[in-house]
Amino acid sequence: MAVLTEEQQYFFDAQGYLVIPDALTAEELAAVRVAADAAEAEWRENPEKPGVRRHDLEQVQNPMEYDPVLYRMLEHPRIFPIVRELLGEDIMMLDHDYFITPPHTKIIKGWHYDEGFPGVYHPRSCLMIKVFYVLDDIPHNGGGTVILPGSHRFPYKPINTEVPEDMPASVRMCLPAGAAYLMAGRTYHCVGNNLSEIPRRLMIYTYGHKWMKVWNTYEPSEALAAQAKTPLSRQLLGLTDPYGPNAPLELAPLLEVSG
Ligand SMILES: O=C(O)CCC(=O)C(=O)O
Repeated sequence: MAVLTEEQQYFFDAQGYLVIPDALTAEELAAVRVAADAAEAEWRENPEKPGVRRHDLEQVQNPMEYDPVLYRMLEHPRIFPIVRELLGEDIMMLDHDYFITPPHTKIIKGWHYDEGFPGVYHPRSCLMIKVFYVLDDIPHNGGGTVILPGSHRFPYKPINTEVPEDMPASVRMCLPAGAAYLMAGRTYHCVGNNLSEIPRRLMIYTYGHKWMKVWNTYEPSEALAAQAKTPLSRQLLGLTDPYGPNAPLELAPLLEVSG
């Protein structure tokens, strides 16, 4: 049975992105925030932990390695089936990051595509989908991703405006905490200027196909691989035959069911 409505399917196909309001329940959001805070603290404490430490971007790389909740988000029971339906049953994780844009951050000429494989006619292909989970309310001037709708179908590279929000016909992902948005890897986008007083925090999971390669340095550790118990979990971490059968959809709740 289809999990996407026709409206969602056509919106994603036409626009190259899709917003899912209330993706996380209040309980899930609280648990993800606790896990994100702990991961961030550990990452700040130890400069050897992988990531980016720049004035305009703090990137905690591989957040799934820090906490089982951040790992289980990869198979979020309501969002993952949507991504799988859009991308295909041969779905696999490519990378995952926790992105923080500090307050008062200006981004200059940051527009880009994530997917640029030569030899692929991108306007007809969907090789990647990114899922962004919003951890705190993002105000209008708070650095929400700016997206150029429909640009995944463009056979050319659009201009790169000096100010992200100046892109003609663009939309800002200024969304409430607990929302998620999906974006095709070929959709042109940019981190927004965060002119607000609060950091903008996103948990990002990127999915591709299992015959692709998990991005370098995002390969799961042995400890993470040991947590992958089902065929689907193993497929998602790139631990199965890339050309073998696809794993069936078999998901657990994000949080332990109590009582
Ligand atoms: O942080 C954002 O808003 C966008 C992140 C981004 O550009 C990317 O993941 O490629």
